[in-house]
Amino acid sequence: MKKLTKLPVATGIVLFAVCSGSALAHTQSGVLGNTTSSGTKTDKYVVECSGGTHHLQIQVRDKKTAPELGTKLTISAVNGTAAACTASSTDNTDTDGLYSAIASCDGGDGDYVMSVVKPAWTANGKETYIAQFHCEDAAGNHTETVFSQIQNQ
Ligand SMILES: [Ca+2]
Ligand SMILES: [Ca+2]
Repeated sequence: MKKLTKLPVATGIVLFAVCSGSALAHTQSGVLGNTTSSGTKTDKYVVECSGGTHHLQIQVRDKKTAPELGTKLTISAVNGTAAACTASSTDNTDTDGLYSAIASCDGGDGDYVMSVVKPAWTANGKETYIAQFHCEDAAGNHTETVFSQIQNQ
């Protein structure tokens, strides 16, 4: 740790890597669309963040396993309670195996609606994704995260 504290830039990279790969993070795989559709498709989830939560963090990764599409997938979250918030993040690079940038919806505890969207495309086909998300308190510690899917397209 002493070496890390002497290299703040490196420390930040290490902490980010630990966070994004943490067993505490919640991930969910899904498929949007099929071989006979070209239109917009949306998967929706309800994410319930326990008391003490400050925000919900979200990211999405386009898995791009051939013969999938060149469309860019976007994940978004809204919280319609008193502390309303919206957040979204798009995976702009299909083939890098990386998640989109972290987006944070600062809506406190309660239910968030999280969506993953495949926009309309010129050809029929499907997109496979992994959504990564977690509820956190103001200090960035994970809080209890429970989720269920409410729409599957
Ligand atoms: Ca894609
Ligand atoms: Ca990517």
